[in-house]
Amino acid sequence: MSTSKRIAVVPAYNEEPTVRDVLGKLYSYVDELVVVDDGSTDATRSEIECFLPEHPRARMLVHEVNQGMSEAYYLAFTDLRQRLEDGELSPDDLVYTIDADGQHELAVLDELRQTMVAERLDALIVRRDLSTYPPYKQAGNWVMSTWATMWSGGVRYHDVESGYRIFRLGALAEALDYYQGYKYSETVEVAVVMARLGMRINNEILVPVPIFRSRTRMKDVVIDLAAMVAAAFRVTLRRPPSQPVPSLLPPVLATIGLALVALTPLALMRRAWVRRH
Ligand SMILES: Nc1nc2c(ncn2[C@@H]2O[C@H](COP(=O)(O)OP(=O)(O)OP(=O)(O)O)[C@@H](O)[C@H]2O)c(=O)[nH]1
Ligand SMILES: [Mg+2]
Repeated sequence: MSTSKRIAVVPAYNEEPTVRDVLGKLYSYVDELVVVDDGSTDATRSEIECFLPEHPRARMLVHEVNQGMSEAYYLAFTDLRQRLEDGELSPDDLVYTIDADGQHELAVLDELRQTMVAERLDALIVRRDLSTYPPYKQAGNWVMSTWATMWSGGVRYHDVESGYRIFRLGALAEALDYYQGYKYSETVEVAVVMARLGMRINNEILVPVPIFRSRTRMKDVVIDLAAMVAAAFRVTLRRPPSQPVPSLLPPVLATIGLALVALTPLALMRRAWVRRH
């Protein structure tokens, strides 16, 4: 992996103020840079177009109409998978995913790559230091990460929503057979899929977050919780029987248990109310 190509994928939607700066800083850390303009309605596209001529190892993919973060990743990832199948890229090449909003501390990228290589990882998902984030955001992240851990069949997730990641291309290409993602669910789905496929994952390395910005909504949280369950079932259903995956029984039983704990007080309150009236 030490001679692996480093390819960055940057999804960008309405990131006019930051996108050029992020691409400029990232360029020196990678061999190839792929930025996806996801139908931005501000000047993101022209900012990228100003950046490209001076940076020959960078290119842009485009969604003419906004399709969501997961679709932006899918466009770039399936393009890389095709090049892997064509023999142009190698399974040990590395795919970095970086947000265009400046949320990711790039100074640690080379260190992260070294860890990736030394630990022979399939995925390094950076654990963002969210201590400066509002409590509701931290709590939401904890719930998502705990849920992901439950459905992963053995991997402990601390920050499953992190978009700051390094993948081994061969592992990512294999995972793409089991998920596509919807809205923001790409990050949580790939985490569950890779874990259930038995891949080597590290989500322990804590990295500071230079800026706070949040565009995700409660609706996205609900979609992501459901998407993780669907991803876990998809792996079980699609994986050939000769390659067994962890049983779904423990997370299913835990979910039933959690539902009972949550619903029992409500049922008791309802019974008391009915008795009174
Ligand atoms: N919000 C949003 N971002 C998109 C979309 N398509 C691509 N992106 C890019 O995807 C990356 C992640 O989006 P963010 O909105 O920063 O989401 P996040 O960092 O996972 O979540 P937050 O911590 O809530 O901001 C950014 O680089 C966006 O520009 C889209 O349709 N909506
Ligand atoms: Mg972000």
